[in-house]
Amino acid sequence: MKFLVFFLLAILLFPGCDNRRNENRAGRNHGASIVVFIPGVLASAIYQMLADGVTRAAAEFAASNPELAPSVTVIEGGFNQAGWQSQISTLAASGDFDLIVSSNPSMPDIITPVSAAFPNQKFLLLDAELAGNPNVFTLRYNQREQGFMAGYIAALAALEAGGAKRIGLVAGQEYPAMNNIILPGYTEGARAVHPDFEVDFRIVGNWFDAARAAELAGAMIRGGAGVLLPIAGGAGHGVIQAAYEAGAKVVWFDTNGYALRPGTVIGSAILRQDRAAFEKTKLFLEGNLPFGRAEIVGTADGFVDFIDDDPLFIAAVSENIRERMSLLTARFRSGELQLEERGS
Ligand code: RBF
Repeated sequence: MKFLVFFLLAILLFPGCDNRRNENRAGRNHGASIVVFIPGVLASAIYQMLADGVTRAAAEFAASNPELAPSVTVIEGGFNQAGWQSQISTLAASGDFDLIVSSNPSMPDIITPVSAAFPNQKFLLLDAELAGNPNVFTLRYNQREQGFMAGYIAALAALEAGGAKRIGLVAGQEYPAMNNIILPGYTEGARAVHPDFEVDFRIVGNWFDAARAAELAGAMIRGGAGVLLPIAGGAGHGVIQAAYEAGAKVVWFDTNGYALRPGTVIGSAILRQDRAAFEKTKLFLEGNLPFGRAEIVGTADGFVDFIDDDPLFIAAVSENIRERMSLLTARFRSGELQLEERGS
């Protein structure tokens, strides 16, 4: 009997402890409530993929559990990074959400004090790493592999064009995963094609200023970099425009970018963030997300890849480049070639 009383009390005191069957303030049974906090705007493909994956998982769960249909709210946090912590704090303080979902490598530091202040709040963070917090699950991608594939195609195309052994990377801002993983991976990929390759690395200073990114790209192209990789959110479109006007080429990152400017975009090194968001949200809804863990996934796991079967890719590059890329991607996909990825 004592156990039963405790059990009932536990349900009353910790209504959020069972994801599948919560009581809301009106005392009505309902499904889990999830908020997706976008640290930026949905115009960045990596964040649109996040929202899409969570929404699809909720819809699929609702289809087989109609009485427990989850609710998903998507909030754009905007570009003022100094405001993100208080926005997330407000979401946690509301007690309205069983799960806060977000994505980018700055999130672990941002949510750690929020998690300490609201110890019942659960978090799912993608493109981030934090192990050992029992309320937080993180998943990070092997971006050394993603950067390597981008650098390899960039160098192949630059070499074929016959210009300087120089390629470019235009980043929205500097952060540890960029400086310690993506840029080194990109450089390493280029030097696997030819050891003399140099990378011109420039910073926009934000994730939206396409005009500034186009200016930087123009200067880089004039400096001899014939192939550029923008990792700059919406600002990346300025790099495509500048490259198109100058007859230079672009490698895209995170999503399939060939259709953005056919013939100018010659590579797409992608993340399957939509799939990661879908799978991890589904695990949460089923009560099986292993909070406390930090997962790392790479090309062999199917979460990092290079798109080599798009007709626009096939039309944009020579047969020699296609063959060398398919040899490289086959080795990454099978796991024969794996680049070790350490914490950033
Ligand atoms: N990537 C974007 O595409 N858009 C963004 O608005 C954006 N904001 C970021 C803010 C911070 C503080 C950090 C650390 C990274 C951001 N990223 C953004 C980069 C993103 O996490 C990822 O590294 C790149 O998309 C490459 O996969």
